[in-house]
Amino acid sequence: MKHARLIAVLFGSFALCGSLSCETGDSLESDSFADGSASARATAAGPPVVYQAESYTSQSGCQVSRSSSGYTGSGYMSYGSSGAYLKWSNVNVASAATYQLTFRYANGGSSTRQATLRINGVDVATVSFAPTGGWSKWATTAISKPLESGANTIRLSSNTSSSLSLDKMDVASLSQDACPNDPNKTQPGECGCGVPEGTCGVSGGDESVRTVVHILRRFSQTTPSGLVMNNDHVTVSNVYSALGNANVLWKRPTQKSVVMNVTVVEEDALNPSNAQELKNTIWASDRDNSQSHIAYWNFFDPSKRTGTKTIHIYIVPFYGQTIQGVAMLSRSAIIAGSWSNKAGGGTPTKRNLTEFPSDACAQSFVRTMAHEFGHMLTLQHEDCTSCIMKGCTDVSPVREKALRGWAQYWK
Ligand SMILES: [Ca+2]
Ligand SMILES: [Zn+2]
Repeated sequence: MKHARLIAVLFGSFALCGSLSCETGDSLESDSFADGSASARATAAGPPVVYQAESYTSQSGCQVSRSSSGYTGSGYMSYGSSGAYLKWSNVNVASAATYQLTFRYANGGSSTRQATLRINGVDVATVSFAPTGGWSKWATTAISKPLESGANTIRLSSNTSSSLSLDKMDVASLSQDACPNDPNKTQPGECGCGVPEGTCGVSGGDESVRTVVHILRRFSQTTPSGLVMNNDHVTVSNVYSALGNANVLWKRPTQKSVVMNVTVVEEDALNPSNAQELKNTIWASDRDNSQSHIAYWNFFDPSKRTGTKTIHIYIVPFYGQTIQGVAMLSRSAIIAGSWSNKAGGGTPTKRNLTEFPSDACAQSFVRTMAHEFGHMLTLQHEDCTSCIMKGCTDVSPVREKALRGWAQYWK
């Protein structure tokens, strides 16, 4: 039962991109994108929402009046004896946060009036209404209090018998959105938020992401036709070369880029008790079959996956029918095969890890690395038509979004 639940969770977090134009077969986890962007974004602050006093939900001991001028809306509420109250049960806010409540009132008396503020059934403050110098002279007093997501009830009850005129209550979010029209905002002043489109990262040195490339040793898979695939042709030096060339694909002389700061390690694959079954799953899976991700994950040693804000690239022999690489942002991991049959099915062939630039476009391991790295920077295939996320040529159209993704996940 526990096992079944685990599998269900894993399946849920490995939704494939499903695009037929995918070049390398990769998993773009929509769930992790949604989580990440929600937490990274500033709370949007719209204009204050106005709750007119005379549009109360319920009241006791107050009456609508229009005898003094200067009110807004269709009048104001005149408080009667002590204990008189107004209540709004319709104060809806989009998210739980601290909001500013601003009361517009007139106090023509000579002393400060007090009222108790009750939010969602709990007395949270005493609000003071100082004299305004006349019943037609209006002033505001503000207080900041947390509200819950959804509907809130706000009640203001008088603590004194002397009168008070309440015109309205404004409810405003305290969070300021520095760039309300920017869908890719990160932190104010960084690429995205507050940085005009087209000017982000045009100067300055490249940014980088710590990237550990794990070559998986002592691990082989056998195709149904008897071909044995392993990583014997993968050397530390040609992996450095390949990742260096993947970075070259990202670099443009006049543009700030994000590149991988690479360390290559070799490690033995784990040997789970159901290894053969898992290998069979990997071999048979196609690009829309997420079981191969899970199967492969069981061969990786978690103790070797150290460091925060680090991308782990696993080089495995074969990554399933038609698949060459996959990016898993929520696991900070990329898996890539060193053999592939993506060129047209059939018998897998060894990838030449160092082909560049002549074969940078088609089935290149270099291009796979650059492409999956783009996914780790939040890029999607739809972000450009001829760049590294669809073809193999230019990163210019996605440069700014990549920098925003770097700031969001890897800075
Ligand atoms: Ca009013
Ligand atoms: Zn892709």
